[in-house]
Amino acid sequence: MAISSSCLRVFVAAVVAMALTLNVRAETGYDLWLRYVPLDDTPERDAYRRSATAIVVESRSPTAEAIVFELQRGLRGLLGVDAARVGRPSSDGGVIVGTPSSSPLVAALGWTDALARAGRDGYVIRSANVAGHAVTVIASAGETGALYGSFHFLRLIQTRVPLARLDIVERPRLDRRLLNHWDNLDGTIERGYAGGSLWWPDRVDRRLVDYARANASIGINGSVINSVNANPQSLTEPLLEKAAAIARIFRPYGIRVYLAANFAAPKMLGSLSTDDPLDSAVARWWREKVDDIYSLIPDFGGFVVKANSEGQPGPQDYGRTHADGANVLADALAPHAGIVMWRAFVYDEKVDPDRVKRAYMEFVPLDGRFRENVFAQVKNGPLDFQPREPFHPLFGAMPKTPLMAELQITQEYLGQSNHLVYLAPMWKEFLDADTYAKGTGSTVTKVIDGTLESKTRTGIAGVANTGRDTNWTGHDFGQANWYAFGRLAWNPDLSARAIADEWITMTWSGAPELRATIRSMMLDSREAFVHYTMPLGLHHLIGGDHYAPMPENTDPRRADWSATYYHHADASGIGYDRTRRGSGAVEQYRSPLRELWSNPGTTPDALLLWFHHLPWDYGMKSGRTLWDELVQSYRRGADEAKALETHWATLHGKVDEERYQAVLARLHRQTEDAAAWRDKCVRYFQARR
Ligand code: GCW
Repeated sequence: MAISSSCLRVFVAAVVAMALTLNVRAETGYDLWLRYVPLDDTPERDAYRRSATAIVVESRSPTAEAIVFELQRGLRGLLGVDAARVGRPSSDGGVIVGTPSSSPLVAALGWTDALARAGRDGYVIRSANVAGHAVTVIASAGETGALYGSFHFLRLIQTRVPLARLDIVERPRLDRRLLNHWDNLDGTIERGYAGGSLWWPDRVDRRLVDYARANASIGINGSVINSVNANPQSLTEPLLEKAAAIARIFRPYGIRVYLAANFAAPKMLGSLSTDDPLDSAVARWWREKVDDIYSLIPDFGGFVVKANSEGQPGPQDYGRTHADGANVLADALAPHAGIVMWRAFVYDEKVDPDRVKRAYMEFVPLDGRFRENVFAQVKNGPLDFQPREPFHPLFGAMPKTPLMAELQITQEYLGQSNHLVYLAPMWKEFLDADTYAKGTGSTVTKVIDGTLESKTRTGIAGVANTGRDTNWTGHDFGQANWYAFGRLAWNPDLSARAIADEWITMTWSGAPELRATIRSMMLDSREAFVHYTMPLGLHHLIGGDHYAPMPENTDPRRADWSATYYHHADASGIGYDRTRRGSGAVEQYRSPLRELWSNPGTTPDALLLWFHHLPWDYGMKSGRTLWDELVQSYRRGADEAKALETHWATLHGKVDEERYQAVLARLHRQTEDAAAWRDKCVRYFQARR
């Protein structure tokens, strides 16, 4: 059969393209960053194989079994080797994992100083010589640390770090690294966009092991398993049994179970006549309840409480303070070493006309009044998880109280599971922010890691974005936010870029060009989202579902759920005046921030309309008018969203088709949504000015 050369070229190109596509295996996203796909057949892979010939784990505890399971699984997947578990290294290339108390081999190394430096959750990974053989030792003072070290060891291979001459000492900067699940007992998830709850109402299945593996791989060590809008039923016997079953699955992975408690539980469950925290019957009820919980869950972590906030009951119902409320629970938990995380997400309209001022005004006077096992749990910003907020002024303003930062991994106000928004840059902006509480350099990180005020209790919580969707997070890039939260909870100094690189390499591929494309998409995505939803610090221009643009929104229930309350757009200008002439919120920040942010000329453009109400023709640093700058930001954001889609399209055939198409469809939606934000907001403000 005669076939023209151009036909032949097309045919060959098609075959090559098909082969390339087939070469990338079908994936569902279920395996997250623990994909363990085979490394290419290179000398590098041979070197890894020589460094992973056998596994020595002397302990037989459930955590030790998890370590062996994970290492064998990882090494089989990545290197195609079956590393046998042996009692002692008998050749080069063994991997020894353990603690001095459960492993005589580790104890004999005498690494006392390094292990003390690493602590029980930290670890040491070193190349060493044991019984005349070159080995890698993963050692920790605690079993969970040994597990974390094992995941780190696998990550070295996943991210192609050579295993020669290793000398790694890691210690987590924050002690409590928690996920908060806003899961309701009926299986729905408040602000969850990736399917129903992983455990409520009736599941305790294998999938929870994979949830625990994923969390342990990034150092997360606690899960609050029910929503802060807590159903009091979560403290009843059958549900505590269920919590105990979940805790049994999590325990080998170093994850403790915590519960959200409803402050009215004594009345609702115990038929007491009051929930007054100073009432002795109430205190006894909580003590007995907590004792019951510990008899079922001996390592129970404690309670998070949302009180006197958005209709939830609390101590103020009885004329008591937040400290009184927290302390009654803290006293019940203290004998078991449990903690209370008392949320500072309160915004009682009676306190101040400006919503963002209220929590500070209520909580600062309580500093020093909480028991020592109480954390105040504070959202990153003073409003509510907006795409950009200044840091919450409570950071640095409660020197006597440990503060647990609350971040939101689920993208409630950030495109939910439809938009690609990598959150690490936003979290870094928060963590690196200088509070000036004790002079320059008093960053939020130093407030929460205890170094600023010599605190020993430290922690961070992230509102989870997981659900029953096969890929856990709905959007495949939602996984990056779960991953980044864990990595920053471990080490807030890591860069958003470094975390992205790890995640991309493990989740997609280590090919440098692909990594560069995805990295730049991720790193640009948060600012793009800000450009099309909240230019120049405008905030809360959103509908009640917290998804779509709704600058005209006036919520009949509460002024501070309305968009108009925040933007104040009219013929005179736009923005919320929070200077001394306005609400005075800027005074809650320390010098020099309060001076800088009082003056529009020295306020960063990104927060301009957060702090100021300005005329439409106000002259921006760019030389444009405020109005032109706004329009330009909306346009730019919409273009940037479109660019994400275009960049992704260049990766067709370079990643598996399933995930490629799933991401593409969402990016397309993002492009359309961003254009809708631009069009609706520009039209709306045009008519107001
Ligand atoms: O972000 C808001 C959400 C509520 C949430 C509340 C909170 C759990 O819109 O859904 O309730 O914050 O953090 O308590």
